[in-house]
Amino acid sequence: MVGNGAECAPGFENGNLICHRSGSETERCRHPFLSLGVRASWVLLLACLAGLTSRANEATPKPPLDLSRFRADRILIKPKQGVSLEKLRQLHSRNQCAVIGHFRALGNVQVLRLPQGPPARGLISNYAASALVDYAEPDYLVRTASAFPNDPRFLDGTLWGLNNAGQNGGKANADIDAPEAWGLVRSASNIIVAVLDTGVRYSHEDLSANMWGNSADGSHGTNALTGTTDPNDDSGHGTLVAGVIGASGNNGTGVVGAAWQAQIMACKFVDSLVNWVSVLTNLSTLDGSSVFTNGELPYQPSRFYRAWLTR
Ligand SMILES: [Ca+2]
Ligand SMILES: [Ca+2]
Repeated sequence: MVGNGAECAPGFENGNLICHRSGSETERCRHPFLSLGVRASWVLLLACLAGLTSRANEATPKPPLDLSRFRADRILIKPKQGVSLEKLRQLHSRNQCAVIGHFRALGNVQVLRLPQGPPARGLISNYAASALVDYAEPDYLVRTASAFPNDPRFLDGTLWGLNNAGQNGGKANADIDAPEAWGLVRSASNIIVAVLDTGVRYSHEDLSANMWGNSADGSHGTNALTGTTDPNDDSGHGTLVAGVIGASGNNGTGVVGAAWQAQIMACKFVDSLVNWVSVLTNLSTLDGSSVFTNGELPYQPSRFYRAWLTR
């Protein structure tokens, strides 16, 4: 009945939505919001593709319709080209539907508000059977690929570099699109990130869960200044850097890092009263002589520092 070139059966069949009466299979799955630039969810696309596949193979069991995936109070219809608008209005009246919007660039697709009572699926069947529309379909819910953690300093807009809505007079979207990235991946728990800095306050409420642990002694890194495995931070800079990288995300506390989970290894090679001789000497002991991670510039111009960088 469907997918054989003949007119398809309208409405729902075996629990599946079959609401398009003409056109190719592609037309059956066209969704106006996609053309409007709104990112429909992969779930929706996959569901659509799955529908095509099932139509091509009638032997494939059809999944039940998920009623949670579209709005129950409105549907979309696309009037046939040249259709009598008066007949369409009469149909709306019989179905107690009201036109609440148009997408004229998409063939004058109409957004219909449904009356309370009849479920959307019945009205979709009515419209599809009317011969007045190319298709009638639900207003599918769209799931954006974004994730928003509940950490207070993210929610109040302090961390504008992660997501900037223009709060506090800032420039909207001048950020790194962190929520969009988190919609794809948010954990780096399998990655050890060495922070070569002033150490890390590994007991910090937003870092303790994300510190790397030495299986031999339980330490969280190394301290080139003291020759020990206690890299606690006496400055704060390394702790800040560690937080930017991997402060615990979505734990309802403090801030959130680029990664919600990570393994941060604190490698302390400077302290709060450091000079460049000791910096470079101790950095070399960390076997990081070719790496300088935090990009800090000296307080005063230093020919010695410049020479080290360009050696
Ligand atoms: Ca953004
Ligand atoms: Ca947090």
